[in-house]
Amino acid sequence: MKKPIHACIFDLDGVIVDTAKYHFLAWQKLAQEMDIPFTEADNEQLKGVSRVESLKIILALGGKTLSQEAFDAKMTQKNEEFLGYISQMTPKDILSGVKQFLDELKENKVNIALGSASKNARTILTQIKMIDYFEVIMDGTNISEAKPNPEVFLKAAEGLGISPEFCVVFEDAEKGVEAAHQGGMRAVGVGSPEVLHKAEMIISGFEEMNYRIMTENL
Ligand code: B16
Ligand code: MG
Repeated sequence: MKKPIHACIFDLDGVIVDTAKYHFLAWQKLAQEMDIPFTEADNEQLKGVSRVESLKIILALGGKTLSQEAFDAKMTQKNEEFLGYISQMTPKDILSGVKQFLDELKENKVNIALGSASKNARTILTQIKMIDYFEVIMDGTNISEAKPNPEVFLKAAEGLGISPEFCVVFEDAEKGVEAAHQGGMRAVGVGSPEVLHKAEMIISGFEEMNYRIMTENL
């Protein structure tokens, strides 16, 4: 029998906004300075992954290592570059159909939380004027384990007071879908079926989604 849906937990980058392009530009600049080739295809590996893990992946691509001090300096440099991009963001950057869907969830008394790996999640939500949509915000500042560990989603569900079996996660990263499943939640993949085939449902964007479609398909 179908389980009811009492909460929806949204990833941020790639689901609510497309900040992946800014992460890519900032990491690419750093990689270039270190003579490490870094393509958009390489960038796929960084989606949903923490800042520390992202830099480790880039260094591994170039077969390089850094002292702890130099590593920390690169992380700071990347984040400053990224903050420069996100300071230009406005509500126009919200991905198509997202707000309408969230409004519909509220009308249907479905609780809404954020579950993101980003330490900049609150800054981004403030820039796009969506911070008040989320009853609970779990992000890179609240968690110690990166996706596919389910910590961020479990803490979000706990914050809402809702059992994982009644939660649905919206994710653009394969590791995020795995994290939802490890936490005992259903997952909707937002993006390409090649990457997100493990999700219970896949959409290319929120124009394809509404409350009825979600409840019929999950
Ligand atoms: P920050 P999400 C993730 O956001 C991004 O997908 C990932 O590319 C990034 O490295 C990570 O946030 C950390 O971001 O440097 O801002 O702390 O998809 O989990 O919303
Ligand atoms: Mg994401």
